[in-house]
Amino acid sequence: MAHFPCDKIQYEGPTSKNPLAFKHYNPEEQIDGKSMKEHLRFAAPYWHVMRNVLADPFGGGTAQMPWDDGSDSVENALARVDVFFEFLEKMGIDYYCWHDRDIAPELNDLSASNNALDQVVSKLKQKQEETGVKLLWGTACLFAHARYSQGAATSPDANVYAYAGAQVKKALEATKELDGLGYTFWGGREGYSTLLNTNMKRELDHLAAFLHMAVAHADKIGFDGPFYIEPKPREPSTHQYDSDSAACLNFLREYGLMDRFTLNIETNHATLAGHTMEHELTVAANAGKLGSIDANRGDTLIGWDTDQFPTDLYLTTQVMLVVLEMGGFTTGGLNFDAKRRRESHEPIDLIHAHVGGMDTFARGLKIAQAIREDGRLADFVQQRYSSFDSGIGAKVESGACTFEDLEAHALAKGEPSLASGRQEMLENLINEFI
Ligand code: XLS
Ligand code: NI
Ligand code: NI
Repeated sequence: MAHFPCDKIQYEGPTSKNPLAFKHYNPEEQIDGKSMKEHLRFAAPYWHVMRNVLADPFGGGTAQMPWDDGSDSVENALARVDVFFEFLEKMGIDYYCWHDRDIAPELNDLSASNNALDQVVSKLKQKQEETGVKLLWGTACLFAHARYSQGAATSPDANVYAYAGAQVKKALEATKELDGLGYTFWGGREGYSTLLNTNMKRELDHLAAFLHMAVAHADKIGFDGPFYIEPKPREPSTHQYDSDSAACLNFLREYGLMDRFTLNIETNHATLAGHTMEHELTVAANAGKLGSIDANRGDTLIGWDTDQFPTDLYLTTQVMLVVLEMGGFTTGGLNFDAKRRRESHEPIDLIHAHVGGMDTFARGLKIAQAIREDGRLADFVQQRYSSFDSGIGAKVESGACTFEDLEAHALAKGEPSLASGRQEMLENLINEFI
């Protein structure tokens, strides 16, 4: 039985008026030697697609899920898998992501929960084999249950810490079983509400020890994919330790975790941190640590993580400029960590939402590629720094320069005459392509 009242979404080109067709995302179209599909590596999150009832802080769920009986049974969890794969097939999405507790219920005790997870994982494995869909990353939900209200790997309670470790161990094994390409840590409760009751240093030491144990276990079971840290400054915690790309990189360096960890950057988290998405991506990419992307957007009028579908061409262009510049994804991809608005409660709205997100990224990709081929933007930036290509600037970059050299140069050259940054000209240039 079909749960989404539509056929597989097809590419119909920019003149199509069919809302259930791609106007720009043409999976096999070649862009600079790679298909759009390979460039974009779209993934769907199990939690938003299958489990988000569309509640908000002021009201309950509105989403129609006629396939879901609302129970915590394993049968219900197994039934959702078929619906999810119908969705992926109709969208032509090749990757997905999950939290352990999205795919299988948390039951009365850990071994019962583990057993439920095993049953769902074996069904997911079979569906992956049938369809060729791949797991982009798995993760453990260490934020929903009341035991994690004061943190998981940063809990003040060692028993909670142990429970979290057991949960990650199992989620990692499930990720390995499904040939997952990566494993994500998003520390929703890994932070604090007040420093009055918090020993930040001990919590961070514990978090680092936890991540080292994850690496050791991955090595033991032969999981060789990267671990991603997903920065977010707050919500649900008041202060989250993984606040932005720079803070995460510093943490990973400080605790000797740089080898196996890379970053998963989410748009709405960047803006909550007071940064643009391109800032966060650039900080990560400069460190060689832009692993994957949670592709959504926020709302300028609402101050929380609204997880909206990306519909802004400026945003997707900027994202794809950074992705193309770093040579594309390796293990990562574009995971739509996005949900429908509460008003869009019908199953077909899930399809509309993803059609829009995929088309917006396809256009971003084409625009970014055109900007790169044109070359004027890159030329401008290169020219802007050209005084570092020779003479005193080159000496600075070589590391051989001293303050005496700089002083001698400044005395000889006199007052510098500075060139314009030409921001407005460059903004106009970008608009030529959009
Ligand atoms: C929440 C996060 C979460 C992670 C996975 O804000 O974005 O969905 O991606 O735990
Ligand atoms: Ni996310
Ligand atoms: Ni988020």
